[in-house]
Parts: sequence; C-alpha cells; structure tokens
Amino acid sequence: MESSGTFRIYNSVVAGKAANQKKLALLIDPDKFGSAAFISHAEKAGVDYFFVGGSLISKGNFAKCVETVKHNTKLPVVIFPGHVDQVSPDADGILFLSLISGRNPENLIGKHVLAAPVLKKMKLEIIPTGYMLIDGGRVTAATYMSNTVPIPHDKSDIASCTALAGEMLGLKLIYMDAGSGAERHISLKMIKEVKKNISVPLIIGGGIRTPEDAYEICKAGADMIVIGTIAEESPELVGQIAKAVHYTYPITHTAT
Ligand code: 1GP
Repeated sequence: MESSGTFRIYNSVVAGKAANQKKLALLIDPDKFGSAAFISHAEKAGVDYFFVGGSLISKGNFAKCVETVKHNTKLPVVIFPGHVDQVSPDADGILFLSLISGRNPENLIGKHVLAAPVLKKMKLEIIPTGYMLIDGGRVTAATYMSNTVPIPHDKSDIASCTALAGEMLGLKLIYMDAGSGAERHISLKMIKEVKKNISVPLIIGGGIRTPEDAYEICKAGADMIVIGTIAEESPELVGQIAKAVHYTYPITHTAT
C-alpha cells in the first residue's frame, strides 16, 4: 500500500489494477457512523481504503468523522464528497468528482470552482474522478440531491461512451455507482462493456451485499468496489467480502 509521492493513493490503485489485485473501499457515512471500533474491525477484516462522505449530512459531523476515522486506521482516508462543504485537511485524499452521467453544470464544474481555492490550501491528494450514477432500481439520495437522471440499468452503451469521454477529458478514475442502498448493483454486462472501453481504473459501488456479488463484480472488471450499507447492517460480512475481492474467499470458480 505504501508508496511515496504526491499521488500515493492513486498510484496504489493503478498498481493494484496492473497486478490484478482488486481493492475494497468501505464508505463511512457521517450520519450513520457508529464507533471507532468499527474502523479497527474493518481494517483487520481486510478493507483497503476508507471513503468518507454522504449526499446529505443532517445529524453527523463531517470533520469530526474524518478525524476519528483517520485516528483509528493506518489505511488511506479518502473524501467522497456529497457537497462542497465536505473537505477536511485530516484526510489523505479526495475524489474530485465530475458527475459525468448527469447534465447538471453545478456538478460538472460549478462546485469545483468553489472547492478549488479551499483545496489548494490543503495537502490532500486530489484524484480527478468521473462519477457516473446508474439506475439501481430506486431513486437514491445521490440522484435526488444531484438533480440528475441516472444512466438506465440496461444501457451499457451509454455507460461505456460516458466513461470513455471521461477518460478522454483526463479524468483518472471512473466510479460507477448505483447509489447507496440500491436495490440492484450495476449489471455485470455493463461493467464488462465499460471495462473494455477504458484504461483508467474502474470503481463499482451501490447495492453490493454479498461476497458472491463482490467476487463477480471484480471478475467482470472492477478494480475496486465500494460497500457501505451492508457493512453498517452486517459488519461480520466485511471480512468475507474482503476475501472475495482479494480472491481468497472459498468460491469455487476460477478468478480471471
Ligand atoms: C454509495 O457505492 C456506495 O456511493 C455504497 O453503496 O451503501 O449500497 O453499499 P451501498
């Protein structure tokens, strides 16, 4: 995990992709954050990164949450911002998200202009990320709060061309998300088609609830998966999902 330089986090993701070593990120929503012990548990269970953020924070304290996560792990803590206020110098990096599945200019450039001078004063690793919301069977907080329409579940061609355009624009990661608590995760067909079309690392999240799902999604082409809801509901599953992502879970089919 450790590598020197400004792009330590991104380089670790790229190195994982090159070595076919899949990664697991655990999303911490400040509104639902339970305890510091949960962070230590997740690290021991095999999580590779912590993401912190939420589409709407109404009860939690973002800065305090980042500080607590950082204090309780040696793993990279990466901001996954749901709002321009979600920045903290205590994190290691931030996914600088362009919501390229949508047509809301605020999420394509407006909020970035507001965030840029604030981020310039911090030492966070900035990771330009093409963020794509995919329909996961219900309207999620991310879709509602961003005032955008997600890419339809079965429109792999739209997803594929959107991801390619994101890469051509210079975005360093593509993150496809069915949204937190999605009824169904992104289809394996869509993941495979997108993967064929891009060369930057691919992150998949939203609605991943079992080790089997995690395994199949990685096999289809995800370089990293993100889980949130299932870890809050069943923390004991985090270890099994980590093993599935790292191809050490006892699933009989052969990893490719
Ligand atoms: C949402 O991808 C994350 O941005 C996590 O989704 O809560 O459904 O695991 P879940």
